[in-house]
Amino acid sequence: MSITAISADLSLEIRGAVAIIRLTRPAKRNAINDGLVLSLRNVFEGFGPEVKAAVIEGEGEHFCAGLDLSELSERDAVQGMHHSRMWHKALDAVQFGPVPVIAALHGAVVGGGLELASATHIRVADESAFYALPEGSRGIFVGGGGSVRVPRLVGVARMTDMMLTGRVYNAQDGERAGFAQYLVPAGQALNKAIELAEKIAQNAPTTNFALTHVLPRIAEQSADHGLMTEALMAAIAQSAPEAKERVKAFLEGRANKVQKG
Ligand code: 1HE
Repeated sequence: MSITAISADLSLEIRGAVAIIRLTRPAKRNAINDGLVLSLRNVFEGFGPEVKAAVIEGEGEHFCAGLDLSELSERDAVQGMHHSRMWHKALDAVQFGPVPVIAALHGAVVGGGLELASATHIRVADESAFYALPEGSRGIFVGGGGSVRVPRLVGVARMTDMMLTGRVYNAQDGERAGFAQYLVPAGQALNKAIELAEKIAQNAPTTNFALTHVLPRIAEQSADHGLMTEALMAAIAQSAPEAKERVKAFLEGRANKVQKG
């Protein structure tokens, strides 16, 4: 186990097959400045082959307070567009990187922090988590992919309400709305996220690729194209030697059965 400081505000810990990426700027509630955006992109593009799944979390009382508002002031429209595109590249590196990513959420998951969480594949929240898009009240708009990803989690109507009215979802309501897939007692989000990541790391790589890269594309396609993409992906997955071995193991009674939940 080793923890590497990627920058002053981001660290990387490798635990077996799981990479733990930690926002380490608690004094500023892990607000994301330009340097942190670039570090996030670099770390998600730079995993070695030993990493099979990743977890992202925030140090201190909050997951992430979103964009570092102190850097917002002097940009003109063109610089603003490039700034937003820089976030898009970084969060695309999270969503479409080499491995599934799980967000361990607690405290504030707001603004760009919610955009970051939305770019991950599974969100685990503890009871202290709360979700908001304060961009509305700050006179700005989302710029880190939130208009694309947040409605896919909770719907356009909820996002519109959050931004128009400043509505804040607590952990329970947030889980029901779809911000998180798991709700755990306070302080347990990281442990649960690592437990899930260790399980995911044991999947066939083709399956993990299909779920992180192909499924979201199918969701964008027409039914006709989606079914064709599904057929192609299914054929590739089942023809892999690892799939054949896993199916054989089940048929020979060597693999787990599905257990009632
Ligand atoms: C910050 C930021 C920040 C805290 N940028 N400095 N995001 C927001 O509008 C959320 C703004 N933050 C908050 O509402 C609160 O800070 C929290 C609810 C997250 C946490 O509250 P609390 O009481 O624990 O902390 P605090 O006392 O408000 O903040 C501690 C310090 O962090 C303080 O600085 P200090 O020098 O006075 O100690 C805060 O100023 C600083 N801080 N949040 C800069 N966001 C790609 S586009 C995305 C667009 C957005 O994300 S807009 C939404 C921005």
